Amino acid sequence: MNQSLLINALFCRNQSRPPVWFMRQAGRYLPEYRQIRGKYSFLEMCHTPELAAQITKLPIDLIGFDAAIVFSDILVIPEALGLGLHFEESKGPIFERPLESVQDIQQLPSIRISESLDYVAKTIKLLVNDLKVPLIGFSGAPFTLASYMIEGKTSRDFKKTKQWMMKEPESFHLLLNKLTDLVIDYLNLQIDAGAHALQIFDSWAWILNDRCFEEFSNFYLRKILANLKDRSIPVIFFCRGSSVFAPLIARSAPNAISVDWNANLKNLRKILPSSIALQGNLDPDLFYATPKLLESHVNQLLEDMRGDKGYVFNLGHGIKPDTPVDAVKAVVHSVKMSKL
Ligand code: 1CP
Repeated sequence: MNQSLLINALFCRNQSRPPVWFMRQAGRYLPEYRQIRGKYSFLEMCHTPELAAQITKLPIDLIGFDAAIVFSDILVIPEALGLGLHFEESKGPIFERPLESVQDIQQLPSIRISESLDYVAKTIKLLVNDLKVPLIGFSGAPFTLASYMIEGKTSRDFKKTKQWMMKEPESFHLLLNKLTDLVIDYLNLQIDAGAHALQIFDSWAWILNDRCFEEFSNFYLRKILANLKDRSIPVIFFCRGSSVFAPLIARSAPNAISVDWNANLKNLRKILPSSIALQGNLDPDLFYATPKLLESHVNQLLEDMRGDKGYVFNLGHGIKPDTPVDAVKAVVHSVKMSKL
């Protein structure tokens, strides 16, 4: 896998066309996914290695992406901490026991990731023997995990999280430190199981100002990177807001930054070190555009990044559940037909 398009691009040594994969590529937009989902709950699908492995492979076989991402969720760490997770049809994730006080943080159980999340290691082991493309393992970043644990659900304004952070930064850091230790163990577990690359999702970091991003997100990214057992496994960092925070993130030196759709990648490339790969950043709402308009945006992105040895074609955020499959196939085809 060391010579695959993805790994070459993440190490900025790709001499071929860019690799392509999409965040949330195994989700509801695929009828084959919905069929399996009709029989099991989302968490049953994550917890059962055979099922999770089967779902991970769906988009590879059906669409032909150049990389697979383990079928799981960032919220499996808070779930393992006993916060009581379930998913509601229209509302998304809900925690029955969100964190409300510093005592709640102090009373979080000490868990062993190798036991609690053993099912993820099993899924990865099943997949690496089988897949013809590299497998990406992942984790939520401490800040985004903390915000779900405090809000108890998806939030519009993250009021509780930001107020906690501003009023009691010490206890907020206590939580982030606990989560950072778990994230490190979790990513190391995935390295041991055979993941070929890793992605860290700090999806909600866009709510932070510049200085708070440094203190509550970037600081912990550095701590995570410093404690991974094998830095020959490349690490991608994604957050919404990465187009603004990219110069700060670059100082932490992940192998790649996954960029939201707001930025012009060509311009961003000019201000970042050539040793850092860029992933992104097609607006996922373009899948609703006419085929002609979609194609024109895809071609422009490919043109802008042509010849860049460290470019991975992806979306600016996850693919949406009602995305037309044919549009996804068309984009993947265009990337695969593109020239150096
Ligand atoms: O009901 C269903 O069928 C479940 C839908 C679903 C899926 C397919 C959820 C619930 N999670 C996932 C899979 C998932 N989540 C993957 C797997 C691999 C793939 O890409 O195919 C990954 C990498 C994630 C990561 C994830 N989960 C993030 C980070 C990425 C992002 O989109 O910012 C976040 C924030 C979550 C939380 C989550 N999981 C699911 C939902 C509906 C949500 C909430 C999103 C929100 O708060 O808006």
